[in-house]
Amino acid sequence: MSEKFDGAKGSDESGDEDSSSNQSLKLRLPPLEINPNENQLQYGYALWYSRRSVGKQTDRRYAENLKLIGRFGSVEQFWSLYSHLIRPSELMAYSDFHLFKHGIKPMWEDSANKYGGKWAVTLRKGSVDRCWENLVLAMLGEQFMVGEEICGAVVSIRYQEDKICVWNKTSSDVATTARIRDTLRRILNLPTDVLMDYKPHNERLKYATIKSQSDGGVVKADY
Ligand code: MGP
Repeated sequence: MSEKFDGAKGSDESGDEDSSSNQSLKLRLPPLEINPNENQLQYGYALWYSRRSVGKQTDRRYAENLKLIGRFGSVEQFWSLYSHLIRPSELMAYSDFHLFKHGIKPMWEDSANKYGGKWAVTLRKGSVDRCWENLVLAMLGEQFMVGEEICGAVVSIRYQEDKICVWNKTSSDVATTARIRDTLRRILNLPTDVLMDYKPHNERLKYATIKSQSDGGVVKADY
């Protein structure tokens, strides 16, 4: 498998209007192969892992820390990957799993993410495995019912608490973000007092672009 990021522009193969930006990366994944007797999912997905050193993460290092673990396009392929994976709670602190639709990089800079945002739920230690599994199954089973809006999901293991996020395409679409919030609350079975926080990516993205330009840097990562 020759999965690869390179220092080109956006992820969609047709190109991206931010061609001058050296921030975003091009994702080249070969098409997923699905056996005709498998149950095809509505979308293919790629699972990524990242781990950062405490306090050492920068916007430019973020891409370098992302490692592609596997890809799947059918229920069978999902279970054969998932059943070999360790549970999120067994990961070391500052590790993340990122499960994104095939072709979308788990980065603000991706053309599918750059106008989007994420819902974040902070979890007390002890519930992350159940919540992550419920979220993954709901996403694969299209339970959010928001068309193409879902980009992916992230589980983040931290020292004191854990975090689960759902990324969507259009942060300005209030009806969609509300529906994602309500679905997330339901599938995670969250008590009503658990706070959920929505953040558009654009503020972070603007900062990352300015910073990268002032550093004169190009984000690059090979897998
Ligand atoms: P984070 O892992 O999303 O953690 O980002 P968060 O929620 O900010 O806080 P924490 O309490 O979990 O640490 C941590 C850092 O990684 C950010 O401050 C950025 O420097 C970098 N980073 C994260 N993301 C999702 C991106 C991204 O999409 N693009 C770039 N360039 N940097 C990112």
